[in-house]
Amino acid sequence: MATAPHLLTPLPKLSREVADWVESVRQLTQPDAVHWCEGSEEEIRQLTEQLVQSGELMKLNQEQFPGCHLYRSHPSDVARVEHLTYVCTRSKDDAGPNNNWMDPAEAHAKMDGLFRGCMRGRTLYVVPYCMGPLDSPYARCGIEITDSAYVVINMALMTRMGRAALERIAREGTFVRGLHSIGELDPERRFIMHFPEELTIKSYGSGYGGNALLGKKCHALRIASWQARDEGWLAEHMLLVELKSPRGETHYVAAAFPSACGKTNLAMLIPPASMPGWEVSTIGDDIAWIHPGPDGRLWAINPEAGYFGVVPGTNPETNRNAYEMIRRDTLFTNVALTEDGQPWWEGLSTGKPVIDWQGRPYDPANGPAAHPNSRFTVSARRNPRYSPRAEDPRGVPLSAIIFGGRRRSVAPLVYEARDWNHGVLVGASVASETTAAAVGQVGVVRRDPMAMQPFCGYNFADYWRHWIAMGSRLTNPPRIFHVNWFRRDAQGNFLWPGFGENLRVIAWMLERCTGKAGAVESPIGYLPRVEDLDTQGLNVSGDALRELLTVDPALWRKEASDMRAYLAQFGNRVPKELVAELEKMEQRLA
Ligand code: SAT
Ligand code: MN
Repeated sequence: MATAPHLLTPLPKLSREVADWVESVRQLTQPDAVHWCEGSEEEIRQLTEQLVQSGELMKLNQEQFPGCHLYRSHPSDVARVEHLTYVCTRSKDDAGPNNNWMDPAEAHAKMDGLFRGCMRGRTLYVVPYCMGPLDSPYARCGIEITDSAYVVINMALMTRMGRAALERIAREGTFVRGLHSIGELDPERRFIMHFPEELTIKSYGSGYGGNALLGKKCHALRIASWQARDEGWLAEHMLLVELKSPRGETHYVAAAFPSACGKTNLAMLIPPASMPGWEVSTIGDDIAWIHPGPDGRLWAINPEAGYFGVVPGTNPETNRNAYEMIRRDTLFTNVALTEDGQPWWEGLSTGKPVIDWQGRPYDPANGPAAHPNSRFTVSARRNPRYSPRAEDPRGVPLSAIIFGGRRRSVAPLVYEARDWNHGVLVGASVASETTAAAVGQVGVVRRDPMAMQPFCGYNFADYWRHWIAMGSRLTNPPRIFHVNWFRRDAQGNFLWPGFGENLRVIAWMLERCTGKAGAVESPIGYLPRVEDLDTQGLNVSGDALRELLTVDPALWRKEASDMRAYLAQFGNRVPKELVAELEKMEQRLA
């Protein structure tokens, strides 16, 4: 087997299983060469250079953006493809109505047909990675085999990739197998298949993040959620943020929002000038693995080591930390270019686009200059507010869990669940307007329980049962809240400024956790009164604040009946505790 020439020291003794699997994939896919990734800086530098030579990557203006590159994906390959994403379990009911399902034998046959000979003329990269700190008992490893060097470079930024992960795999003897090929990039020959019972992923025909960086949504959410159910923990689509109050208390909060609803901005929040003394640091921006601790609290790690964030809208006013973070050593995908080779995107007030995301001369008639789902990939270590606790093998203890959606109406700015089981209903009821992160119509409201609709690797009914069971094991559970930063007035204007000002809402939550803040009871849970929020220096009218904190019982009765209809598709598999919570809410609304 050919190995890369720059591997100077021998790789750790491979476990038989790894060696056999790689060899069987090599025989199936017929690559010209096999490259075992060791994860060194020199290796990534060489791969990057190679892609610049071949024209797949473009060096950006190195004076303004040192170490930054641009990648343009195929225009038909710019987002996740949920209609082509499958969970292949032996029993169809285990995948549930929330997933596309295919029989595992049929799916393997279909995928192996696509993979047969698909790497001829290409290099097969073996990418060992660890999700979570290498020394954490909560971390889990995988190996992705891919024929895309772009994927390798992304995986090096997004995970603990290379030799140390392979060593852990050899020690533990277990890993998630991911097989990926960009294939012909033909949307008709594109599938993302998950086999949770075999801890296996097969992805063909796309080079886009969520479809191709198999450590992320495929492993850390779809496969991990299944493992978590079996092992008694939670794998969630949540950011993790550290907040130090002016009183010197430190809290950790997890928050679930659908894709492209501002998770990265909340994870990197910059306190407004009128809230001195607050310090906010990032643990993670997309995924949390959460375990019950011996102290009866929930403890969370971020399985990732980098950010794959939405670029448009990032600027010094909305997120100064992110704006600074992506000025070095960042891989941009599908942004526009200025005359002097700097990246450009909608939401920047400086510079002008001359080349659009497809490499054409910029013409507003063709739509936005940067793709609305254009992304940055960057190591978390580049974040000026990266918390050292993100590397703690024990994780961080959670004070609160926040659920949120993008809703023009109905959901108030914030409310608090009455207890854990009510919080599970609140999470299960998340609904949001769709965004550009997935292929399909943008802006239609769909149910997205726990922001996991595209990512839960098993039947949602079983997942809610697992959530309820987790709560019964906690003597000190986090409080559960729901927020909506996106509520609008009758003219369609946003009522709430968002971004740094969201800290006012979180500050109220933390005061609730420590028993200091006031609230009023409503049929849907506890809401702050205007005077319970810190509004000093906030530029929002009293009328707007009152509207933001209004619960309209008629709208909520409609919401409850929508929820009832939504749950009905899961039949009597829905846990009775969840139905009971919905009934109690209906009674309070009657
Ligand atoms: O492409 S990803 O799935 O990683 C981004 C997202 O949709 O959250
Ligand atoms: Mn996400």
